[in-house]
Amino acid sequence: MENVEIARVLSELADLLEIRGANPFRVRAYRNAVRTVRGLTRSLSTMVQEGEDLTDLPGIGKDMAGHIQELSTTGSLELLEEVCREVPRSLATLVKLEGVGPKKASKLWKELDVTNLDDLEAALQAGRVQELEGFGAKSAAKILRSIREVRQRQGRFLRYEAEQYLRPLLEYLRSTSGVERIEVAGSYRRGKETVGDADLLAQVDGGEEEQAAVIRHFTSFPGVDRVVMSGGTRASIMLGSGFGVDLRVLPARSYGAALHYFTGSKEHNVEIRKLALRKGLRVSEYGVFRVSEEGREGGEAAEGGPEAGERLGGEAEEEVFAAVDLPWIPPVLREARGEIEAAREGTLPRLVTREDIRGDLHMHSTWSDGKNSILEMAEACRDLGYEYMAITDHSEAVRVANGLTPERVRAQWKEIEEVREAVAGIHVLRGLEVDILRDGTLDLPDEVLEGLDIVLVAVHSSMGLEQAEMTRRVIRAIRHPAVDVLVHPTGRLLNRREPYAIDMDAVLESAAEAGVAVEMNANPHRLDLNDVHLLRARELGLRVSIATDSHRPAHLDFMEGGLLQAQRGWVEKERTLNALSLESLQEWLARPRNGR
Ligand code: DGT
Ligand code: CA
Ligand code: CA
Repeated sequence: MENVEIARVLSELADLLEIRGANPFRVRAYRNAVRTVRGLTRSLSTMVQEGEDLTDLPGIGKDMAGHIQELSTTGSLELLEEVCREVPRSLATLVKLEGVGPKKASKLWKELDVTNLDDLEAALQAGRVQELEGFGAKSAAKILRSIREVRQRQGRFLRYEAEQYLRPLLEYLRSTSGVERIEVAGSYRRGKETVGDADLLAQVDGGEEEQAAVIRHFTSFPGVDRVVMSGGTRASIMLGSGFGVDLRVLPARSYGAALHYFTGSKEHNVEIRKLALRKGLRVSEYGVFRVSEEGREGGEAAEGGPEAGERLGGEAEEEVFAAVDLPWIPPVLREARGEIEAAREGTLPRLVTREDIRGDLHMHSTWSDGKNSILEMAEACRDLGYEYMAITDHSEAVRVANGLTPERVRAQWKEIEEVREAVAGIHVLRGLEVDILRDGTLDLPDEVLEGLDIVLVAVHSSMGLEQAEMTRRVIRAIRHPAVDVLVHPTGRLLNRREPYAIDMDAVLESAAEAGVAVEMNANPHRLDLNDVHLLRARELGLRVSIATDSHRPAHLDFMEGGLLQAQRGWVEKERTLNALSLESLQEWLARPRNGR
């Protein structure tokens, strides 16, 4: 069992225990353990296998170590099953709603017999929730909105979670005899921020028997919760996390065609197929074929079956594109958003890659809500080979994050100076993530802002403003002459919080006018800006900072996922702020602007 799954089970258990009315200290112990597990970079299952003492980890006592061991060896937890005999397990899903915590969930259950989303929605609509103590009309409306949001995204997983669920499965399949090649196609390969299910393709050379053996092996993967369907050449399983995985086995001769077909998107495939038909060709998951006269009459699949006609290709994905006179198009671009025209005209973007990245311009330290010192963050960035980095702690107004007063900002500069001397080979920029106050002014006096090398601005409060007011607020902040980057511009948290009501078109246009860059925040829960906004930023010629917003060294690795999202938004090296050399970055930071 992967760490994410262990964390998920322990977190669910904490919710259920709290709903049952367990001792708060006990509940807190579970939540602390969840935090530790989420922050670990090593696999707990491996640690258990190697007989390591888990109680050495912060927040993990003897009982918790026992639970983790039980989970990683058996995949289940006796205590959870015991609790579920008393508390309906579906109550844990209510806790995920905005405006419902364990205490409220418990009340809904005990007083209204509500145990799941459907019950709750019905009770809200009947006006029964509003009458309960502690729930008003306003909170009822909020809960109802949250239920709708959950419904909309139901079943979609963050790509980052999907990656962790898939890792052990892919390892298992790679070591399966008969499997020559295995790839994940679908939205996962296109780098989408959320993934509905994973579409795996295995190349199996050999006959039906070999294929069936691979399918059997797949459906007996230890992490399988349920086999949804299983046939001769394909099967679908559901993992314990609720994540669905399809597998298809196919021969080498059609592997490339299938990879193209199942990578999608559907809209991209439709365009490619149309181009093919105009040339008298048929492109399908089986290959590229010349359409015979009978084939034309019989529509797409000729009477002789899907492989009828002269086979022109299918082994490599390139052959599908070559058949319609196009170069290979990277999967991240296959959304029917102009990539086919660009490929035809030879104007596909040269997408930014990890090798282009010279630094990370958004991270926190223990001065605000980060977990590590400036020195530790600097060493970690140096170890990644970066040329520069910016320490960007919060400003005063963000009290929950221990934001910095002007005095503490100046004190921090002394420490940055020391770190600059202590850590060779990397330049540490003096930055700050300055809060945009409700009226659009900035949370630090100009004298302090002037002493910073880089100024990030972001909204952290009053997120419920009307669209017009929120837009004015952010634009006012952008126009401040000290500002360099607008970070996590829409404030969304994937699967948790919708973007603020804000006119992003107007905001991006103002950023272009003011010469301010925008951030592609690489935190897997944010990925903010999204691909559509990034495409708009491209039209406006905006610079993009791909930054991790790290709160500990392990988060610096979010850069990879951030790059995928940036690529989906057609971001090239040339417009990437943190692909500039230190010298060019400093020139850009010193650019002329309003009143400065
Ligand atoms: P997801 O799973 O919702 O995140 O999105 P996808 O893109 O992975 O979609 P999925 O799993 O339904 O199908 C995988 C790919 O298979 C899809 O991107 C394109 C291809 N595909 C599936 N159904 C059709 C279809 O009816 N027509 C065409 N042209 N392609 C299809
Ligand atoms: Ca899929
Ligand atoms: Ca699928």
